[in-house]
Amino acid sequence: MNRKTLDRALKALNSFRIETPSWGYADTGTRFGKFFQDAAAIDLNDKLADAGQVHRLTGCCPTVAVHVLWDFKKGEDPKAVARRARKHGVRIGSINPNLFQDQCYKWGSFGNPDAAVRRRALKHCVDSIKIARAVESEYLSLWFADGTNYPGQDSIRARKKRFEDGLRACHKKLAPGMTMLVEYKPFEPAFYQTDIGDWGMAYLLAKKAGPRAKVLVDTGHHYLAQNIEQIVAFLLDENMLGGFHFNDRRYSDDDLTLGSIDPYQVFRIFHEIHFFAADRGKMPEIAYMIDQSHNEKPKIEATIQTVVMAQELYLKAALVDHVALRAAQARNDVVSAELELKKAFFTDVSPALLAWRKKHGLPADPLKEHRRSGYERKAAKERKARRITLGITQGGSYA
Ligand code: PSV
Ligand code: MN
Repeated sequence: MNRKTLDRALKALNSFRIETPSWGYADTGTRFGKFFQDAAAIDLNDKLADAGQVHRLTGCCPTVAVHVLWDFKKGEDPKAVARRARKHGVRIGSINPNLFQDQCYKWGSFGNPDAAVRRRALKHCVDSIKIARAVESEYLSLWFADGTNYPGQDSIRARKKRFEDGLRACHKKLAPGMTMLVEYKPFEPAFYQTDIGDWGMAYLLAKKAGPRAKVLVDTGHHYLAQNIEQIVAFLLDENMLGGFHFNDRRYSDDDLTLGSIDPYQVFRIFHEIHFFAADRGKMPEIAYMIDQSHNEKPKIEATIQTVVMAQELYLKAALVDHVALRAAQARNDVVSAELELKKAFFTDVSPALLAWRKKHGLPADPLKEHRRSGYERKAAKERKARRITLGITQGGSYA
């Protein structure tokens, strides 16, 4: 890598931050069961400590996404939570209201036919905005499980109208400087129609909600053959791309670690962002976030692996020669244009990453350093003992 390329790479890395999710540090599973880990976080303090460990080693994860219902106990002082986060070297990032677990949401939240439930959902969002204000978070991140399971179950248009009203009302309550992210998902838990089923629906609803509503792209929330980078390019061009939930998948919303299945797709997504920035002369403001659950891998290791992969792919995409690419496009030279992408994708960026880490006093190999630190072993011992004290039982056995 020559000096100029290295400088470009280092500059790109300086501006890259990725948020880790609190729920990625806790025990998770599938609907068929959970396999527990002694080192998994028990409470929000553990999650923040684990996020702190990831940030200390990688230097690019200063914020943690929180899920209001899972992370905030009733009556918990959000300012105290923000202080605790700072103690662990991180800040609270996006605030995710939970509009899907309470029994009242059986028929939906913002899409529910019952106005009283819709009001309750809105109130929960307003409470979440208050939390955001208290912890100085800029993002309210909305995902709705709303939808129906059978044809004819409810009026699709009536549900759309309820969403338009709910999101507009929520947008009105945003604190100054806040952005509202609207996430889409084609199915699960609803299996006939999801009220915000794709990027077009999310775009339309965000547009109608107000100027501070943007679309959130969760890479796992697409049909298999969908061209995600094209969606990203469209949203960028319309100034409607708010953020990402990164994860990888082989089949559906599998929540596998980023780049474990298809790193080239992530590269292509990052390429669209760098290409857009080169054309506009400015990087767009995007909230890069991870949304994964690690059922078999140790959680911190999986998170570090993800962050390092994201940095590598972001960096590779930053190396695309835009001048050469535009020239190849202008002469319809398909092969050369494609090769420009391939050349960057196959560039070994490890020297640049090493140089960046060295410059910032970070370990050369964050995963190796994490394993060496003994953090996992200590956490497992302490959390196992605490579970016994608290009377938390994990799973069952065949014994
Ligand atoms: C739904 O599948 C989702 O992607 C939403 O972002 C939720 O907040 C998150 O997963 C919960 O794990
Ligand atoms: Mn998500």
